[in-house]
Amino acid sequence: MTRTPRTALTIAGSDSGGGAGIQADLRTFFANGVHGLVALTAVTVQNSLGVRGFTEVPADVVAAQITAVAADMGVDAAKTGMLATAEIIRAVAKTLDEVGADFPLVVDPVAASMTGHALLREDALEAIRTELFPRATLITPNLDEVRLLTGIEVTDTVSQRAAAEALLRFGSRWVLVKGGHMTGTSDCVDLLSDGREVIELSGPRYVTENTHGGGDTLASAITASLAKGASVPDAVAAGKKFIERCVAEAYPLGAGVGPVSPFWILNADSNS
Ligand code: PXL
Repeated sequence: MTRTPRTALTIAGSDSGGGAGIQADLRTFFANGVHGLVALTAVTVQNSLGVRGFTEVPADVVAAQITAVAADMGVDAAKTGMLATAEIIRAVAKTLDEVGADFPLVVDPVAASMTGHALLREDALEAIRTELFPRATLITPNLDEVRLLTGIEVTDTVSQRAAAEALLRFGSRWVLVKGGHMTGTSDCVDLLSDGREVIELSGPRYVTENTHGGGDTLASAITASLAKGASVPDAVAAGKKFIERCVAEAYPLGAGVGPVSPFWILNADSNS
């Protein structure tokens, strides 16, 4: 008999290069056994060398996509990635309320591409902080986003803890401060906290040029686990294992930065 998989909704932008954005989210959802739903927020024009520009989807069309799938197909967990404008962010927040969102929500506060190209209009990070963080089960900032959001420069595990505390004051249930961009450590240490529990997740740091889509892949792997009913600490631990393998198997494509890769899942032992 056909079994219907759990569903995960990504509210994010398209990457024409196929390595980040909804493309990363959908392949990660598939690799983790959940059906992906999409509310597209923006169309970026980019390749491995960088983002040439983007056009946003009208906010009412973003909202209508969420309403359409939530009412009929059901959402077991959702994540946000590139949201482009404050207007879209406000529409997403309002629509999540309207559909009575009682599912876990992961907010990845995407501000810029790795090549430094802004993926948000100017006032929009503030809107993510005020409109979406209070509705979030988990937020997943990298260290650049931590600095933009709190002014804290994370250089070690002490400042990483201070950043987690500052970020939790914006109202999310959990925060994952990703240490991947921290220099001078041989391991990659991420800090997960809900203000009571503080969990350090340490993993190997792989040396590769090809890390495009890494943040999106981690956030969507976590979202897939939440859709399947995992607790936040278990979902984050599983997501970290998944992204480590994707980084280890990242491949060159184009003359610039290649994508992290979930292709290994095709050869993975189904019992592992
Ligand atoms: O990785 C952040 C990100 C998210 N969404 C889109 C992107 C990028 C980075 O380039 O293009 C659409």
